[in-house]
Amino acid sequence: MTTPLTTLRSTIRFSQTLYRIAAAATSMATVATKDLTATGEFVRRPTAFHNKITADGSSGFKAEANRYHLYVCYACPWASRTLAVRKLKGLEKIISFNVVDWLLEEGGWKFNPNRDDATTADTVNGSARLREVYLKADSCYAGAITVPVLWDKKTGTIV
Ligand SMILES: N[C@@H](CCC(=O)N[C@@H](CS)C(=O)NCC(=O)O)C(=O)O
Repeated sequence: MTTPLTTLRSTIRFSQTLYRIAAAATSMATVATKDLTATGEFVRRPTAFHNKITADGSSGFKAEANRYHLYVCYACPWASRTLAVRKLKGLEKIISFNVVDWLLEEGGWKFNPNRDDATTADTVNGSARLREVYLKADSCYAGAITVPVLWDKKTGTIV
């Protein structure tokens, strides 16, 4: 039966949903505008960590089972691409991963296992925010905090 109370509850739920959508859109817009030139062109910032995993380990990162861990966000196409490759290459039992909160707010990506069924804690480094993972890799790091991140559990750094 529809009572004034149930109507009020569903109105509140609807408003909360609208608020979340607006907040997500605003945060993504903030991110996007940071990377625009005066003429509106999107310029991708250079990555700070861009090493390679090699079979013989000559890069410093040897291909080893259970050595690497991915940090992703399902809202990020670049991060989703790494998950697609992980699956297509049959690496699901070899490379673990965590999922940050899809809502990007002030302070950057955060781990929020209570957001929904897909988001997780940081099960490797126990961080509250992805920023902490970058600072573990380089305590002086001052660049962008982006996903995806491939973490090397053996040397404690970002690949
Ligand atoms: N360097 C990364 C960039 C990926 C990237 O820009 N990710 C976005 C989400 S789709 C991000 O983490 N943005 C956070 C921010 O700019 O603060 C790559 O090329 O894989």
